[in-house]
Amino acid sequence: MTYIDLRSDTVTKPSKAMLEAMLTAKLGDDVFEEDPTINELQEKCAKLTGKQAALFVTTGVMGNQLAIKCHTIPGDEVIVESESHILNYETGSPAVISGVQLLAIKGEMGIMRADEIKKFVRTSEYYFPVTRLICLENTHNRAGGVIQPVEVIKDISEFSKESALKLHLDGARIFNAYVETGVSLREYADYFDSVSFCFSKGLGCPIGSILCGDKDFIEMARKWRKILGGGMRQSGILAAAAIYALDNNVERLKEDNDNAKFFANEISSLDGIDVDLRSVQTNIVIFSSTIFQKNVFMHKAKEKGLLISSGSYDNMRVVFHCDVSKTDAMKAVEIFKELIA
Ligand code: TLP
Repeated sequence: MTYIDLRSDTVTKPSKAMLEAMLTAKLGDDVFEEDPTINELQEKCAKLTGKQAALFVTTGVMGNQLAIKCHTIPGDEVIVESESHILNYETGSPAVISGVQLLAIKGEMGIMRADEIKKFVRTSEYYFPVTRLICLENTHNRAGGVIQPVEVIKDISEFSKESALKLHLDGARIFNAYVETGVSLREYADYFDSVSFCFSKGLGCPIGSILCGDKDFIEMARKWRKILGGGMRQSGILAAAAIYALDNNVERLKEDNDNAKFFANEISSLDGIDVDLRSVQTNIVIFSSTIFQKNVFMHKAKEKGLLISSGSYDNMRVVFHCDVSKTDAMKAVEIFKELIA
């Protein structure tokens, strides 16, 4: 059976044109910093974010964890949103790799505000941990692809500067926000000390993320990437895919956002499906079934050729990406109708 795979935008396969770019990439040894295609990608991303430097990393998790490692010292506290990827899906690595603890603040649909964050920043009593870093996620995965409003980011950025806190952006899907808001990566990045984003999601690459920040920060991240076993050799073959994606696949993300909105609107009218349309702002739709338990629902969908993933709590999740078309989105709606009929 061929499936419509809506489990994640991580499941995309490189297109023929992307593979072509990979095949013809100029390569060298990146541990010697001699891979011309990696160097080109890093320079391109530094420019796109307005940061001094950038580092190609294996995954989004590695980008976030290197940022935490390089902004903190053991015993520090890092403020994250309670549904953030860093807290929920990164295997406890801030504790393992950086020896820091996370302080989770519940946002509204994933959005924390400066006034709320202020209340949680520690005072200087010796027995408190030191609040060192705040991490935001844009778009917010578990909130359903919610976009962090730029004015909210601005307030948090101003507050973090005043308070000498570092601010990191997990921008795994930042371009899904950009195609919706018109706010450029450069503008988003300006509010942060460091930014990571993924090539291996909606941009359609097989592997890879990037971490951007100032020169000293990236030099330290390079060292820690090596310690973690992430120093790759002829990785220009992957950077070529990323360069191709940045040049060709960014604007296309609007189709994924539109397909998600179409799908969410259609299923919102079905009895037995709960979906909060306010959260459907980009390519992710979180929903629940009031008729079937989620494992049953997912199993029945699979039998009909539709793969969906388990979200948090009672929720399920579908994610639209470059390997599913509007026709697939329409078929998925039909499958939902059959399921709850
Ligand atoms: N998210 C994956 C799963 O881990 C949940 C997905 O299918 O959505 N930040 C955010 C906001 C993410 O959504 C993800 C991946 C990452 C970081 C990590 O990226 P990878 O998987 O490349 O380590």
